[in-house]
Amino acid sequence: MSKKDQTAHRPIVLLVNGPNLNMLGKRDPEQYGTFTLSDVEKAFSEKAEELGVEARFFQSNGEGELCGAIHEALDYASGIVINAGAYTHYSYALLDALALTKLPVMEVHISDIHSREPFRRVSVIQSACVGQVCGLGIRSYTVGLERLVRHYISPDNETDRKRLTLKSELAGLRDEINHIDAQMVALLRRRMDVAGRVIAAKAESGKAVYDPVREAAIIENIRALATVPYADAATSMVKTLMRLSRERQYDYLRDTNPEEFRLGAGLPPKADGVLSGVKRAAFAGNAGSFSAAAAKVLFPHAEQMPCESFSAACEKVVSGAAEYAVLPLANTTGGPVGTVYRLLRHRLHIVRSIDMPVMHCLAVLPGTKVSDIRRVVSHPQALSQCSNIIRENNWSTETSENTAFAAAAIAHAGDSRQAALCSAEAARDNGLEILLDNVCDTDCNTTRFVAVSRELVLTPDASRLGLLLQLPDRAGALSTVLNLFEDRSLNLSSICSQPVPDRPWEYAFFVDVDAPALDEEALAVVYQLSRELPFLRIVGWFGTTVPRQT
Ligand code: CA2
Repeated sequence: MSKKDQTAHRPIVLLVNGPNLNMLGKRDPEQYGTFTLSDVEKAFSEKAEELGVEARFFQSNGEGELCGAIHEALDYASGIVINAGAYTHYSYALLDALALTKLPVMEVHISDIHSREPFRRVSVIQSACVGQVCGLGIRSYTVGLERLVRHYISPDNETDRKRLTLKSELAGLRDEINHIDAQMVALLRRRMDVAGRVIAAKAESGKAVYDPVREAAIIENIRALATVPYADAATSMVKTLMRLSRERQYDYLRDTNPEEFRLGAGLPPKADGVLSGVKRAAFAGNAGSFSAAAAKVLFPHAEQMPCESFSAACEKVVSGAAEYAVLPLANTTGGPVGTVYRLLRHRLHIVRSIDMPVMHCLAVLPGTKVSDIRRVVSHPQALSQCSNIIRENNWSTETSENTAFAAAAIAHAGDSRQAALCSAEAARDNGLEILLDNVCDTDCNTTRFVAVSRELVLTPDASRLGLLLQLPDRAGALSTVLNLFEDRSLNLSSICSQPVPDRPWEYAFFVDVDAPALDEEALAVVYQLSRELPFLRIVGWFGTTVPRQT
């Protein structure tokens, strides 16, 4: 067909396939997929139709024949898409043939030649081509054709041109992005491979994975390369890359030395049945307190040891007088119980948790009316959980060590202007009358109680890892830590900051992670954090008890 004929028709694009591509789908499906050469040509035709061009095909295993077909294309084609197979990497004859046509040529490859053997990373025909698409499997051909047509061949037909312009703008940009992404993934793989080799060298010389001086130098370099306005974006990107590299390096250490890795986290082996033979359980308050109710559910056969305060209950555990203490850690309305978090900072470990629905009632001396009340007494948490009724009645408040003590105090004072916020049981035990039931601000008021012990105990049903972290004082320190959990698909079920005593405005973070006992991914994060943070403590790796519905 002459060039004259061509003007009356759609532009023609020649698809050239080089040596061995006639064997597609017949051998080596892991590398090149299961599609055949005719599948390629069919997909190419369909895309050509969509783009308003005509497709022609040529395949040969011979260098000379390929050159011949390319020369002939001079007479009819407006562009060439070529997968030159292995000739890509060394055929200067093909390079010359393509270059002499002066046609726009798009180089395509099924596999990602940049992440394969070094000899495949070189394309000697590249300089005769307007672009290269690789690593997208059969889509490399259609994406390559689309880029060629959109950027280098315009369809003759006016309707097609309009249709294309409408569809093409966004699609073309998206292709561009996909192409860039494919290149970035290839580079990422190379970077991660090199990071793997770096750790092997570091491990030999005993150097740490985390090297803040080197990271700062990399960031400085990247900022200089990226320049305004992309310096910040490039910094974020390279920080992510460095974090991923470190994760890969810690994985290497874990895989090469699993025993040290587990012990490095200071964890005992899993132990079954440790919670069933408990003899004594301490808690704050008396028999009617919510803590007592939680202790009863957690340790039904243990002797209950009521104590004056949370810290007194903890002392019982530290001294060995009780094996466990049961403490309220947080409430859905009142938030975290600061005192208990403080007690968990150094010595004790969480071995179990239970979420107990908590209903406070308003307890008074028998015969008292709501209008008589001037003041309510209770634990600060209970007062905050019932703040609505207190505010509405304009009552003053007084705090007590716990809700059961509040009930006892009201009974003892014999003053009908005072009321206690406490459990129904505490009201009954102290001879008080329940004036109002369930006076909480919400009807799903729940307190999380924890059982704590001197030792870290890992029961087989452990499902939550509790960590205490102190962060370095630098921008992004918290988000870096949170990303480590995300990178390993670990769900953070709670995070709570608590002030560090004696260090004004410094905070430590209590973090709960959903993870079964000794979960590999959770251990990997613990390992990494233990090496990168100024302070890390495993507060517990514990199971949860679900209270029976009454
Ligand atoms: O990834 C590509 O598309 C390649 O161009 C394919 C060539 C290879 O030499 C290039 O480096 C990359 C190889 C084509 C061989 O095709 C086969 C088909 C079926 C079974 C085995 C090989």
